[in-house]
Amino acid sequence: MKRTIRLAASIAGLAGTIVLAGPPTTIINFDTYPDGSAVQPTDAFTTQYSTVGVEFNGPGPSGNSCSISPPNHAYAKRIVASFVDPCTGVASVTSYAGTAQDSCWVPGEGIDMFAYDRDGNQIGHEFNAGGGHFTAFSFPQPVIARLDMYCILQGIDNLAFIAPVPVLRGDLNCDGAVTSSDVGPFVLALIDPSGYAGAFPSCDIRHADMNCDRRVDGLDIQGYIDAIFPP
Ligand SMILES: [Ca+2]
Ligand SMILES: [Ca+2]
Repeated sequence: MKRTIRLAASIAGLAGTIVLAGPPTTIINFDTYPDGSAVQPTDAFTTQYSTVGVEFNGPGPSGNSCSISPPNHAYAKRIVASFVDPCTGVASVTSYAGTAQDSCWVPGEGIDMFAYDRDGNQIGHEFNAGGGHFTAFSFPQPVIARLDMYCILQGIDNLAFIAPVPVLRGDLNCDGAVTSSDVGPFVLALIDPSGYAGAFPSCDIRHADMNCDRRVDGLDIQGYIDAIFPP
């Protein structure tokens, strides 16, 4: 019994160390989707992980015994991971993101990794080399909008990141605040989406998705009223 208690204490201590290192990270294993369904061999990764904060440019799963988390890793010549607000899918940023590669490795292989900010400026570059090696970009502020990862005979697996910054839902004029001046734009978004797009070309209409169901419709009205007039 004492041995069991000591082991539990050791695990708790380890977990404590991980938590102290920063906010919890989300890990994409390319085997299971957030809704619990299994990745299929013919799938292409696009928006399946959007609800946890990342979208991809269509790489496929590759069944491989070398995967860090089998059965799959993701493989394509170029894999782009774009970070989004988990509620609405609006583009967002994170402060920490990285990936492991599969465990079978010879010199020359690896993942050539580039981090970009919202404006498309490169803000980091690392060559991830070594079987199973994990490489991440970390910044004091959330500035990473996307990762471009070039697979050089290696797949990516266990992509890890801190949840992207939530967007300000209800800010339909994109001035950085939710005020009565957003009422008109919100109504326009509901009744005339194309008119809204024309009037606010730099805003994303999905800021009106108050209930996080990935739709902008009448079901968002109550949440909007609560945002403008907090109870
Ligand atoms: Ca506003
Ligand atoms: Ca909605």
